[in-house]
Amino acid sequence: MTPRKIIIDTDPGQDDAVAILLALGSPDEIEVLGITAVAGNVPLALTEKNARIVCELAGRPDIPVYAGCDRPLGRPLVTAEHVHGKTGLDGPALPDPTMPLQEQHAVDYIIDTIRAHDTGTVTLCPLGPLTNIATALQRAPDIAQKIQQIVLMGGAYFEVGNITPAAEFNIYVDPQAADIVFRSGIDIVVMPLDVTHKALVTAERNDAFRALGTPVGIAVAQMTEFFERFDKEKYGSGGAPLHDPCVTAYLIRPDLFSGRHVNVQIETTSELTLGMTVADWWRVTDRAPNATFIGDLDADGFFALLTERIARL
Ligand SMILES: [Ca+2]
Repeated sequence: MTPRKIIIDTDPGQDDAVAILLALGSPDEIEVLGITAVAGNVPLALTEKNARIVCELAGRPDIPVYAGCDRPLGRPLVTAEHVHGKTGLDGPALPDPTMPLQEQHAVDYIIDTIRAHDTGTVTLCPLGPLTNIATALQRAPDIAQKIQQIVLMGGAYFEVGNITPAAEFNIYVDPQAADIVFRSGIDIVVMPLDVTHKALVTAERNDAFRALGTPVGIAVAQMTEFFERFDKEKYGSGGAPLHDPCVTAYLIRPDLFSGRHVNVQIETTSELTLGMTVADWWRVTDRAPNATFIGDLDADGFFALLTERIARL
């Protein structure tokens, strides 16, 4: 099996970090061409730095990291230090990166890479606000038909919102960008809160990361422990949801997930429900399906995969 070529577009974020580590620990299935950073959980200067910290943690300073858009298309940036801490990667004490940031802008890198590869051979994995992806699609509409698939974390239907009562963070930060992506005609798979809220890091699962005894295993345990404090309090759940790793796990083991191919539209104007992902889960309209909206996963299988792959780093 040839590994699937991907670009990870990200705003690390502890759960972004785990998603990246899962990809880098799975070279038989995934070839990470590059990592593009976007402003989201924390400002761009921190997300691009955190992406490099994670590559170095994984022993992969050869992965090129690019900085992209520092703000949403049409609104001021909203960040989430209340969840992720001041640095975005609070929890473990990791050294500052020594690997360089690439000079090229992330949007130009995305466009050039897709154009340079055969049609249908590059998948985009957005783990943050969709600003970089939408900007690339606006600037180079020809790439839409060349992209193999977009597998993204964002949105919610049954779980509704985590940053407002109606909206999930990634989509809320840049609803205009999300709207462009969902109207692009590209094959899209969505990991909404509906599924990520079932991927809970329980104490037992956290212990399994720590028990690996490796620097990466211990760092993952410390990262998930950090943002767990916030989520446990908020949801009263047994652990924090591990959102972004659902994206990279899907590339390796799609059989762990189930969902529906439905129409998804983004609310871009209402002040009350801005950034809501209006998913026609019950197919009550005749709007054409444009995305596979995932609703469930085998959580034990997911954490077994994650632990096994983190162990390889
Ligand atoms: Ca993220």
